Amino acid sequence: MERTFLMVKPDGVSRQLIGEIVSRFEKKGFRLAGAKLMQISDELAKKHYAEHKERPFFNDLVAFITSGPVFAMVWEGENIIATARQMMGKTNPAEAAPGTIRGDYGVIVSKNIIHGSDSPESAKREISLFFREDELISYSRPADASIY
Ligand code: YYY
Ligand code: MG
Repeated sequence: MERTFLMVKPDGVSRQLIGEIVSRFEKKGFRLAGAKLMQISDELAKKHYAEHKERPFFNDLVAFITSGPVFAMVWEGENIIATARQMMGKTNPAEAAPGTIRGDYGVIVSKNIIHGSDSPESAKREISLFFREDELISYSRPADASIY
């Protein structure tokens, strides 16, 4: 089963959206494999966003993601990496469709509520940056028989 890394960013935590966001993925039929509220260090933030280190917004991005607690999660399900990106909506909430998380709750690009891995390679990399293998649980639910 495919896994992805999702994270409610400090704005989403502050906006009291953890439950709403967890609920969307849960109702969709995806299964939570691990989760924790955490304060990201400067070092972890720079590793997580390493692909953006030459971009003009990099320092602000690192400052923002370390500005308060985040809710880090690993979710699993068929085709979850691409589907979760669709459920999040476009990076800029101004362009994100209504019905998506960013479209419904965000206004500006630098405060766009949620992070989600964009490919199998980044999912693998990000999951291992944020979680130890023994923090992730494989299990099945009775509902899975009705989802698959
Ligand atoms: O993967 P995703 O979060 O949708 O977008 P990325 O292009 O990876 O950018 C990461 C992060 O950087 C984005 O969620 C907000 C922030 N950002 C920004 O502040 N200003 C931009 N012009 C582009 C991205
Ligand atoms: Mg990205």
